[in-house]
Amino acid sequence: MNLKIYIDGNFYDQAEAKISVFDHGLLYGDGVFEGIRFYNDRVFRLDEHIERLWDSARAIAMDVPMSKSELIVAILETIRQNELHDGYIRLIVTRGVGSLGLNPDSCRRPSIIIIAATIALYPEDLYHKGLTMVTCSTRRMPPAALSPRVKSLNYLSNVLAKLEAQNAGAGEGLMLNEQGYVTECTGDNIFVVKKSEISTPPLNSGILAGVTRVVVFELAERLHLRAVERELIRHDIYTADECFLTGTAAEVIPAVQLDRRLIGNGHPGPITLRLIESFRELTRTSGTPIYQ
Ligand code: PXG
Repeated sequence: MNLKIYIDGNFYDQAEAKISVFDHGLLYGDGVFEGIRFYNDRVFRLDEHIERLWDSARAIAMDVPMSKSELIVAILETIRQNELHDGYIRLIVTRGVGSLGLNPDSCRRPSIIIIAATIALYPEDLYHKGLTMVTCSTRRMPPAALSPRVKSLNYLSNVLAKLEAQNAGAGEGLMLNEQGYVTECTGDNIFVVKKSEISTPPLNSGILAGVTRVVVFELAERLHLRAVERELIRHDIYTADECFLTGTAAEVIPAVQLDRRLIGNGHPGPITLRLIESFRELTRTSGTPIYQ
């Protein structure tokens, strides 16, 4: 597939879509990004992703060189250029080209890159069987170093945790914070269900404020299920009735094992399955229209 990639106002064939080796996004991971899905000719939760991108950029003292509405136009145009109907958008804002030195003042202008592609989905049987997880020894980035609220180009600790999970033969890696509380998985937020109550770690435990995470709170309310934010320890997951992960790529996906302990009966639970169904219904029927 030959994708058309948006870079700073122009479209390039993917073989020609290149950035400078002096871009501080490459040199220092100095930049921010978003992963966004579109379903059935509509972009899901586009405004929420744009808001989070702006917050991430503000947190690292970077001005996105475009207005929010201009960026939305560019995203929609990138999907149309590629004639896609269901897929994934990777939106990246790098600090831009600068000198060989940390100081971002040497960078003249941030660069905006938009890639729209079809997504390699998790295999459908995982939504029926559920994911296995292990606890990683790599801790989630402490907010005092770099807030996990910033969706930055610096994902190395998550990458290392993902490798740990892979080496252990697990589907996902659970990351703890420096105090040993549960934060999230390497690219997904985590929820448990116990006695019909849904809970997930609060933002200040050091997690990304997931867009899908918020959707789960909305769906829970609609389904008359109680959902709360609460500090969790691994014990809460080992002893939960159900567990599931949320993320733009994974959507809502059951997790049925942590550190070789079965969660509940080791199968996706009824509340998880109801949430998956409601989530899929919402993605099919809401969002920003692409072709009208
Ligand atoms: N936590 C982390 C650390 C993430 O990176 C989420 C939670 C879920 O957030 P959203 O807003 O998507 O519900 C993420 C998002 C990938 C991939 O390729 C991962 C994410 C986004 C895009 C792609 O695994 N993670």
